[in-house]
Amino acid sequence: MSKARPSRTLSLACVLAALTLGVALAHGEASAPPTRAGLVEQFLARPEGTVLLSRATRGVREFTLEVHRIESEIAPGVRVEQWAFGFPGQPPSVPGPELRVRVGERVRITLVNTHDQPHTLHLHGVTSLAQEMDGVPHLSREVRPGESFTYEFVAQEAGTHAYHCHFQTNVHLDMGMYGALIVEDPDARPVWSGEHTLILDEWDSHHDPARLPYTPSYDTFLVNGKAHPLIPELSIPAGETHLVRLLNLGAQPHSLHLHGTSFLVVAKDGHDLPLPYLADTLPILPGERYDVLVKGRDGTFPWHDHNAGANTTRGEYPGGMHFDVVGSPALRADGTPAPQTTHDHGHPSSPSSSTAADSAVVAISNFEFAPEQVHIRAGGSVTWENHDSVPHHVALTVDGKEVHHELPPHGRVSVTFPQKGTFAYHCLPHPFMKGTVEVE
Ligand SMILES: [Cu+2]
Repeated sequence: MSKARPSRTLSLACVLAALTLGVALAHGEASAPPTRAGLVEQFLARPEGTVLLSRATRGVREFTLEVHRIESEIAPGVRVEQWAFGFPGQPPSVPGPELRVRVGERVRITLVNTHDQPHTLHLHGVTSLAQEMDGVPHLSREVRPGESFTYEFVAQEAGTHAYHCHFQTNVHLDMGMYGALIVEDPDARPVWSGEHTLILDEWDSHHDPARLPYTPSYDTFLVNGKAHPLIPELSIPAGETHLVRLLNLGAQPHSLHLHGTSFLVVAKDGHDLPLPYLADTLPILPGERYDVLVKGRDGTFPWHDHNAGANTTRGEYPGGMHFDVVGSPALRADGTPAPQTTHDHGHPSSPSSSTAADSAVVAISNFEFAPEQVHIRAGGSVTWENHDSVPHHVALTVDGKEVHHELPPHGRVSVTFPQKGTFAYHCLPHPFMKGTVEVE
């Protein structure tokens, strides 16, 4: 979350302000609040404009995105046509795959237009790019069917950004052409142990994209492309603090209210706030991004749009923008354990199974392995299923050798364990994701 810009000349005031604001948050250290004058000075010293590609300090990060027409179930029984970004050879999805880059990298995103409409890629929130890379058809160019174009920039500011199509934006954005673009600062030491990205959107479930003029009437309200009860639960156990990145890439304002706790709002539109603030209800307008820290607690509590009309699907309650935050087991008011609530939707979040079986399945969802611990018999196998839209790795040490299994978004891999033992594993790009295989 640090905002240090290693490749630029900074004034001393700017350096001091960056140290006070970003680094203190990322490292969890106390610091004096910045002054108004200091913040204005920091703004005036802020370098603006195109950062030359030759100024990259950390090598090249490349992605290729295609566009495909897909059909998706956005709410139980509600199937719609979508135009979805996807990596070549992998299932396209709404939102499109999350792109993660690091400060200082030269980022190359090639849009291969495999669809029958012109599209572009607008890099929402990235201020270091050249105008021709901004993806606005009349100021740069459109990418026609069959064409490709590579959008290139040097990542400068750590934070939560987005990408989306900017061609006939009212239709194309509404058809699902968006995704998160996260810029990470590899020098920052985050205070959170888990991370979640939630993208808000609305859908007109009766909409036909071929019918013009386009006058949508939204009746389905989505988080990461799904309406309640298809939105996965968010697991934040007591004792842990997670970063939740909230992006509104829809067309309507939303008012996200979390029951049972208050969160700390730490960044807006990719910028660390000089004074993070506590809230339990966050208004988020189209195009805005907020990063909030959520501490886990006991019990399961809803997080939903407090505009109750958006808690419906096609007018029926409950539906829409509503999901559960699952903490540690609920306690009664007298401190004794409360009866367990069972969940019949979302990703599996059951505790470790105690009986060894011939095989086990570990679901990867929202940057977690669930269950974290599985028991199998010697000779059995474990299958990991990646439900996230980012790649994960399973890095295992077997017989003293570390073995890496890469799981593309929505991919799966099975590993056989011939010998008894306890095998700890983790995800390489997300080392806070950990799990264990017990072979008996
Ligand atoms: Cu488009």
